[in-house]
Amino acid sequence: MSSSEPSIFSKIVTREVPATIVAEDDRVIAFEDIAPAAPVHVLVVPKTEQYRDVTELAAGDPELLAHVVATARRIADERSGGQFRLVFNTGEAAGQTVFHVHAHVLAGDLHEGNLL
Ligand code: DGP
Repeated sequence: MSSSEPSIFSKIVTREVPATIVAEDDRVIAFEDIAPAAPVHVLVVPKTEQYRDVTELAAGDPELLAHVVATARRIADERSGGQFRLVFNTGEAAGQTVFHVHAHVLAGDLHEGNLL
């Protein structure tokens, strides 16, 4: 992100904003979405906010993108038998509201109504 104000997700990383954190390491944090669209709805977020969306992350640090996907897989293994939908909203018109790249991990009783 280019703005000087840290993103809402950076404030979760620093514990300025509370969240239900389900996984964390030196590169990523994962927490429950504030407005769940499925029985399991976790956001996996790189701690760096230098990438606005998944296309920037893929170009700039593909290894970190792979780590986001592996983290999503681990969460789904623990919570939904390893089956999940992974969504990266990319761009305002596509529904992206937070411009600090994040993956939505959705699982458990998915149906059309749970499409983001
Ligand atoms: P997107 O529309 O793809 O940019 O998704 C942003 C998601 O972030 C949305 O599903 C709601 C979630 N979200 C926004 N603010 C907060 C917050 O303060 N805490 C948590 N846990 N989730 C948030």
